[in-house]
Amino acid sequence: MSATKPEMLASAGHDTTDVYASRVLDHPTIVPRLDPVVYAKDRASGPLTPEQVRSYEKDGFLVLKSLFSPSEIARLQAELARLRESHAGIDPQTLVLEPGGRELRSIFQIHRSSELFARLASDARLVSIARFLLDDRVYVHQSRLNYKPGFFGKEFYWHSDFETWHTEDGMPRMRALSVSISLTENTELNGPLMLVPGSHRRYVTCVGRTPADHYKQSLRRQEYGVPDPGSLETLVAEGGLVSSTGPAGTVAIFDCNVMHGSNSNVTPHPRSNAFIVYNAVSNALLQPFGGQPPRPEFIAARSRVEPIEAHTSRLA
Ligand code: 6CS
Ligand code: FE
Repeated sequence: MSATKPEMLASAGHDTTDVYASRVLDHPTIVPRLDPVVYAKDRASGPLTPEQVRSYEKDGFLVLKSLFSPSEIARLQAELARLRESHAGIDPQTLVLEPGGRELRSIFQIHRSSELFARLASDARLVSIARFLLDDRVYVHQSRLNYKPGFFGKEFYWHSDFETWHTEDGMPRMRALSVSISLTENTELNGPLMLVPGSHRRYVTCVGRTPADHYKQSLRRQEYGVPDPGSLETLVAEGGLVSSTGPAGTVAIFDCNVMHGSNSNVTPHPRSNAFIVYNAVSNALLQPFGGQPPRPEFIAARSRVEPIEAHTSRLA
């Protein structure tokens, strides 16, 4: 697809061929998902049980408690702490501060700046699940550490990741998933991930034009590409709300379009997670559907999209 020029967008109103157009209309809509959730053709031959596959398909997420051993999680925790203290070898652009401006909120592209997180991203236990559910080879679209520090860690407002990845990054279809690995205990108190079960089967289009260089603001506090209260009420009335809690090492796998968010953390206990987003190679990025220039590579991989070669050894 060739780049859509802003002036073309203005004269055409909006791209009517885009089935997931968002931030275009002046009122929100809820439209059906047009893509599968589970792409696997032979569901019996994968790394998940039939019950796990059914539950992922129905809810849009799956929580796995013991994919990694305690010593592997301890190693990842040590790396999480090291990267907070020392930014040697890290591109300063990939460091995102909390809205207050002092504490570290996120580090992006950790699968490029840390050998251990690179190794984690290619771990066969994760990659086999992503390949199975997406029925394709996969690459890392985005990776990040979210520190959510005690006292000062701010919320991640409700959103569908796909809405942003489609509009701002040019991800064509819903054929990606996220893996979140908790690296501290996540409780009901310290701002755990919350999800709306079943919300992945609907697409909420958002209101408001994306400002230029939106990511500089949105990665700290997102205001565009977030659903309106009425649509959220509808989704929650239908599906309810759940949180993903558990000890460090709990793994949540969630569909790219499931509605999710998390509260601020005013407890003394940090809520830190590693996130890896896998996208199907066949779903590689086009030009952003919102018509603006693409976001940088460290947020959305566009040129470094080699399929991952899975590693089967242990991390520790
Ligand atoms: O911008 C992104 O890619 C991700 N971050 C935020 C704050 N919202 C959308 C998406 O999850
Ligand atoms: Fe998200």
